Amino acid sequence: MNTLFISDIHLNPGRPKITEIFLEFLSNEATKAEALYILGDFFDSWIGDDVMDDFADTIAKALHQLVDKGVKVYLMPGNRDFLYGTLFEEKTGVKLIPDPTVINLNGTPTLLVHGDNLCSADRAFQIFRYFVRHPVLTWIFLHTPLTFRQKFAQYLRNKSTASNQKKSAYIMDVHQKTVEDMMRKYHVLHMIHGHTHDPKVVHFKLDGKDATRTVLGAWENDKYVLNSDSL
Ligand code: LP5
Ligand code: MN
Repeated sequence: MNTLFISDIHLNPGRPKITEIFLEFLSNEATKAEALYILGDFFDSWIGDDVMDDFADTIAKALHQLVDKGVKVYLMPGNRDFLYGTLFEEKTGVKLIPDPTVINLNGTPTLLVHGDNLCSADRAFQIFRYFVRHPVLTWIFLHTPLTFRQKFAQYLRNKSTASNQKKSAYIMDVHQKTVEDMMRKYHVLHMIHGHTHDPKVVHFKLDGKDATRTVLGAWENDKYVLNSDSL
């Protein structure tokens, strides 16, 4: 049986075509898989499990239908949606997994990450990431009123868009040394990640051995699915 990997769907009520494509994917292609891994930036942003509006509810029910058919669905946080909790797990039937996670993919130990932690040359982002992921700050944020959370998330999105325009492609891409350090740390020669929206397969030597980094594509105008059968 095959395993599917997707990331960066950026689900948002303002993107009805991608939502439709995603729901179609869940009810057809995904049902034939043994497992589905969603490697972050699944929703365009997630500001707490109490924000289960009609849109999120439709997605949650569709995910649960897939899980009920026997497909194991795993969800990793992204830089836009790291605030899922147990209520989200209950409503969707998915299992939240940490970033990073190592899986055995048809006998090959494979490191799964969202990918934002690999962009280590982007010091401003890494400092920002440290603060917004801080457990005390996230706890406070999750206990603020919904309207504040929506406004603050929008403020961060605007800041991010503005700062990204000033950053070079080199700064925004993954840093090869960080990739290699992580692969050594987790004893793997294969890594799969998203975040950079730059799908490709990169082969390189790691301590004299063949290593591979597989980058998933974002769901911009169509779906992007990596099937373990193609690896
Ligand atoms: O997301 P994208 O693709 O535009 O860019 C990312 C990085 N940006 C982000 C920010 C998100 O887009 C916004 C997330 C909203 C989530 C809502 C939950 C909020 C919870 C808060 C809990 C306390 O991740 C971008 C990278 C880019 O990827 C490529 O890797 O460059 O990073 C930035 O833009 C960060 C800037 O460089 C620095 C931002 C300064 C913001 C100052 C506000 C300080 C507030 C501190 C709050 C504790
Ligand atoms: Mn991302």
